[in-house]
Amino acid sequence: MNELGRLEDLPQNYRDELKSLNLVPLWPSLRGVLPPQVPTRQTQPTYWAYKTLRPLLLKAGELTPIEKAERRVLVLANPGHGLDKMQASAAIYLGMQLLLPGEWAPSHRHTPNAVRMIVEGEGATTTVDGEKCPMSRGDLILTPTGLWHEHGHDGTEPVVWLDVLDLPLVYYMEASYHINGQRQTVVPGRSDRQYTRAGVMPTYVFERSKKAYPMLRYAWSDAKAALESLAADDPSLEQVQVTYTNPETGGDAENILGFYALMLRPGQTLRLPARSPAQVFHVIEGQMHAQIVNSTFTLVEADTCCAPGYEAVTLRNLKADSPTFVFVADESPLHRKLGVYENWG
Ligand code: 1HN
Repeated sequence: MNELGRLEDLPQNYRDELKSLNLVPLWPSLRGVLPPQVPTRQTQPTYWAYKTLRPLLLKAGELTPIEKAERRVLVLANPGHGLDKMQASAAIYLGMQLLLPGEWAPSHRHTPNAVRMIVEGEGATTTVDGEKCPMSRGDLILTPTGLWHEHGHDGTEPVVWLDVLDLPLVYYMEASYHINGQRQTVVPGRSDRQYTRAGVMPTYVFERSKKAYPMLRYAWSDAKAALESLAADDPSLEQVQVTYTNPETGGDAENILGFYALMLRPGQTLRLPARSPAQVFHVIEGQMHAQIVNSTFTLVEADTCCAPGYEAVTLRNLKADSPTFVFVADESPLHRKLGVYENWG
């Protein structure tokens, strides 16, 4: 390939004049911003063990009262991006949040989209847009852009969940901000009871166009049953996976990140092709190996890892006699909308 001219090749007075006029020559940086064949990725394969993270999160519960934190979170940061950037990938933020019995995380809304995957504990609830959502292990609860949300806890044990946000992207767009609000008035009705089965939807509940996000809670018992049914229906199906969708549109549940539940059959090795979006894997039940580029991680329940885009990932169920269930988040909706989505097979 043609070697391009370097900055040092230019006379200093020319460089100084450009600089004083806020001008920059492209050619010394062209290969950097447009590398050959494959993008440069800061996102490194990274693994976070729940066993090591949990005591530190509980310690945060002792060290920092909820009033001093608003949200008591340890961020799962990818060292490739620099820990201070609080990014798991280019577009994905991950955090483990702790809420103790009796605590209240006050109502606010913001531009980034969030979801919560409940990791442990019973008795906490998230109220989103007036809908009070119970939080149990494996449940997925949406907090889409602009909707009021607050967390409460009437139980007796610590509750922990995984927050997944598109914060890095929205921040990069200079579009990230929040507004604090009053405690919400809970309105009757629960979306997980309105959308109980695919293909049958409430007819008169509301005008379709009035709610951009009609379903806010996806119970793990339902997602798991869907996976088991899918697996039983077609024993030859390789990728036993469901997508969390908006039941009114059939599209992705949120606009920027995609969310999925994956079932690895007993003993299964599943090769996921190299695709452009980065991905996150979080084990809900079971154990697996995740082979990502040159790293092989062993994930047990509640462990999390991430993979850069444009890399194949191989997942192997370490359970010979039972399935392993995995929550997956990726950047597919973003890549598809922007027209940069690729599947390299
Ligand atoms: C947020 O609003 C929550 O509401 C959790 O629980 C994590 C990380 C960055 C920005 C906003 C929450 C967050 C967040």
